[in-house]
Amino acid sequence: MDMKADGKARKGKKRKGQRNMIWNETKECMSRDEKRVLQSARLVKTVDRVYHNVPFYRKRMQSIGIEPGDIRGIEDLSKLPFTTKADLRDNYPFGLFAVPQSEIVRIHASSGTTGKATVVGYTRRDLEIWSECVARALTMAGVTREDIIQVAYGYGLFTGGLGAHGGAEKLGATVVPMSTGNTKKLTTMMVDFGVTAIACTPSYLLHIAETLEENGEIDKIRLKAAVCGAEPWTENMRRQIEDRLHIHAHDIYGLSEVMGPGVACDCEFHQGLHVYDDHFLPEVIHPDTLEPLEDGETGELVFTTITKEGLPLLRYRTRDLTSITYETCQCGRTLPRISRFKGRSDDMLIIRGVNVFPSQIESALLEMGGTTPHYMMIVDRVNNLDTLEVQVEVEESVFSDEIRELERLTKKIAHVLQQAIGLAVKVKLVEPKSIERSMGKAVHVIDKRKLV
Ligand code: DLL
Repeated sequence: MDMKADGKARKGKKRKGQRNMIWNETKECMSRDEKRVLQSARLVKTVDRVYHNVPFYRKRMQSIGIEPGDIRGIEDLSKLPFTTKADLRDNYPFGLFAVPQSEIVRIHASSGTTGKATVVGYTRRDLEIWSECVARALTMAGVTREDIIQVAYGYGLFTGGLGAHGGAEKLGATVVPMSTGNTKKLTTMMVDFGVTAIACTPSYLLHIAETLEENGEIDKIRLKAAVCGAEPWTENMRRQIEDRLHIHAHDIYGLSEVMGPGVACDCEFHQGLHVYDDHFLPEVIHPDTLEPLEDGETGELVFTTITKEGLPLLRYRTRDLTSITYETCQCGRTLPRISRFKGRSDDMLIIRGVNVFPSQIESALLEMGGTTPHYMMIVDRVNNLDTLEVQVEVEESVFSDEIRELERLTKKIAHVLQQAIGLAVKVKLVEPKSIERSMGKAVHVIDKRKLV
């Protein structure tokens, strides 16, 4: 394997060097064969690094009789072991990092089933590559340095806010770091600043549209593009957003473990999301047999990161269900495309872009006392915003208390749940034994959201 391929390819890119080509995807910089050489060199390097720097991977590779020398290129990808979210949790917080902590310059985290967060770490170079990927995605959505972009994903441990922010700054756009929470302020600034692009969850964008309509401001905005993701949405919803706001809306995908937003994005033809496979090698596998599937077949999306330094991952099982095609897109890009997501193979709910696991509710309820583990989460979409009601069975003794006592308890539970999941929750206390018991798997969620 030509270990110098990476360096050569990058030099090649530089030689082309026109300023306006910086954010073009690999199709314009190298042929498919050249890219394969680049991917292989990067994969070989990644495998070698994780084997020598991450005891977890060394053990896992040894357990299946694989050594770094067995991986000579991307044709050997399927010989590598899988990584799951459970592996990240078991090695909480920094156990899978491949560099000393002193080289980690940023931490992000997403909530997990056990209450422990899934922690991800980035080196300075990881952050640069992340910004580059997001900048590519924004470019795909038609955003340029002339635009004023509101980033209305949450800032903080969630990767949405800072991820989109980094990419927009890298592109040279004027960034307004709104975060979430104050829609009135957002719409006022959108009008006053002449904002031309927005990055937020699709459900939030619909809510923004509604607020603008209610306030008679819809004709005053200069918005032209939106880059939406972090939760599932349909083509219909995209069209509705486009029609109501008179903009182009694009789908951006990513997950914290692999990087954050910017792993893939759709172009103006909306025929699937282009994956930046010079950084993330995609595979689609059968979720039960774990065998790679044919192009076009729906299965679980798996990623191997090939440039990450802080937290490189081999064959990470995303749980997201999709299919892949390598056919050249109408836009001319040769990047592989994944179809819109068909759902997840696990039970995580995404409410207003925040990951929520039923077990988080359960453990918070059990910790506080006075309640039982019998609860029901009712997720809905009202005025285009996701809502969460949690019906909680209380103990008999508590239920016979005075109304004032019950109100106090309701408030307390709402506070505890909000602390646990980071989302406002409407709590309704219900009579003992009123929530249906299950003989098989307990059902804790009624998801009434219908994606239009
Ligand atoms: O949601 C990263 C992100 C932020 C992506 C902003 C796009 C925009 P996590 O919180 O780790 O990271 O959640 C990742 O969200 O495995 C999918 O199930 C879901 N998801 C993300 N983007 C999309 C999308 C961020 N465009 C999980 N369509 C992923 C459908 C999406 N689901």
